[in-house]
Amino acid sequence: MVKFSHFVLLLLFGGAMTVEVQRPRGVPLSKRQFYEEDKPFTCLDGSRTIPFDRVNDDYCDCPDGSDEPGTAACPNGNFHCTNAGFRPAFIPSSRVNDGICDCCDTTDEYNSGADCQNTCRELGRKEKEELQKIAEIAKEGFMLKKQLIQEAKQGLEDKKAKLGDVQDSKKDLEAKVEALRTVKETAEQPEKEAKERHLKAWEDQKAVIRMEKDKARMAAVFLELDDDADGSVSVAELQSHSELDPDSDGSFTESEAQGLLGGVEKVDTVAFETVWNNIKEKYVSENQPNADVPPAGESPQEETRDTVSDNDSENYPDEDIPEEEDDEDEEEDDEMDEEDYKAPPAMQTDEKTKDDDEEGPMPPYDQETQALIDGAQKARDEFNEAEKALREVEDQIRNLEKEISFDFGPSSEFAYLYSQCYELTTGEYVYRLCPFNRVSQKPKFGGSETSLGTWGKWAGPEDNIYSVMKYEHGTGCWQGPNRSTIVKLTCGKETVVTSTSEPSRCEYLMEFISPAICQEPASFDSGHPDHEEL
Ligand code: MAN
Repeated sequence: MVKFSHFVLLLLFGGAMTVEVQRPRGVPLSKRQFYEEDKPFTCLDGSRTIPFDRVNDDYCDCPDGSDEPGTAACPNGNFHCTNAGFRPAFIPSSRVNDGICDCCDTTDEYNSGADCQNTCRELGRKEKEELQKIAEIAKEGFMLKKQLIQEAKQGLEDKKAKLGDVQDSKKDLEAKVEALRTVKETAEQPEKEAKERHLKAWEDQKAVIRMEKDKARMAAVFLELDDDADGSVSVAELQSHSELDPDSDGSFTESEAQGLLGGVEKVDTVAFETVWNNIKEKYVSENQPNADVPPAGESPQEETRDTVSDNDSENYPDEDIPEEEDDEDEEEDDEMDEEDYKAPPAMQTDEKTKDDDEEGPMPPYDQETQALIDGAQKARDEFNEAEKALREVEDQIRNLEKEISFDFGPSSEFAYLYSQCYELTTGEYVYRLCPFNRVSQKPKFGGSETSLGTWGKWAGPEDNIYSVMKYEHGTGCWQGPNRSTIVKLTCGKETVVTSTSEPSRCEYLMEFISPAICQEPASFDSGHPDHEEL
């Protein structure tokens, strides 16, 4: 009979004696008071009241299925297995007597003929072992945590002491930097003046060189134009140089040529000087490409050099003038001598640029200027070095202050994670967690690292805020949010990342084990689930 099948159980388990509590089949202990044998039964949803003999009569009367806790009659009913020795459970009442053993105490199959074995004690034993293991880990983890707290305390004191020292050395360095700044500035003023003097002398010298070159070229052009060698350049002679045509209209007329000659028929060398400016820009040598006057390094320059040497001290040695051009061509032809050394025709229209280059590099500084430069440079180096040391000390202070004020948990138990990194390699990526700093992901087979977020905050639930870390503002996700990572901490003896996943795109989840999260274990007695409901 189904109707009044009551449990009558007597179990001895885990040293505790348990006694039977009578109630209809499938009813949990917590609801026993609603099923009183000598009173009508009111459906648990209050919808109707029925005589008690309709409870578990294999006919569904209550819409919530509460009149058939021990049969499969109601589609929405729940069957309660006591599972003595293990853990009570509810199963959908459709599974009652369906031939499959669902409850470890076999009570769901009381009328199906299924050959169920009671496995509750075995399950209970296994669970107990599991719980014991967890408790053991928690215990050891908690011991480690206590150690970590001690170390963090010591570490904090050390850091505070270090901060004091570094702050003192910062003061010393600041004074040093200021003193060296004065030394540097004092040395730089005469250095600047001496360099300016030297530059000015070089500028003046270059102007002289250019002028001499221009003169030499003028003389050579005069000779070239004076075809009949009568000592003057005539209108006709000038006309032979069509490139000089002022309006470049294709006809270089007599009057145009005369205009260039200052309105006269011909000019001698002296008068040529006064009209040279009208000619020199456009003039193209007849002896192109080799004989335009004066290509770099040609004889006029030689003269120039002599002039320079005459005019000046050894400060401006001869070699300085053509040196740069030598350098440029050296690679092409080491054998090239000065005779071969001609400016390419293209450069002739670009007289200015050519001239700028022709004077070569600035001559070396005289001894006195060089000594001032060396002195100032030494002062600069010393100043820079002191400034660098000051910056380093300031960095150190910033880092120490940051570390000292960081929230490393209620007793600084998480401080040991600072400046550490932990990796986990999956099929595709190497994940890296650097606590309180950043999380990243790097493809295993090459490719650049992607930031999955930088330290944001502790983000656990209110009553356990230190159980979750949040890293945010990582690399932007294509058409998505910036990457971010949640790190869930669980208690363990080791410090290790145990898993990573991406529950939604670009939002990562890491499981991280650390002793710092272990709680003081509740005193462990039987290790068995507290209440054994019968
Ligand atoms: C990369 C990785 C993945 C991420 C996609 C999003 O492939 O960072 O984790 O889902 O980008 O485009």
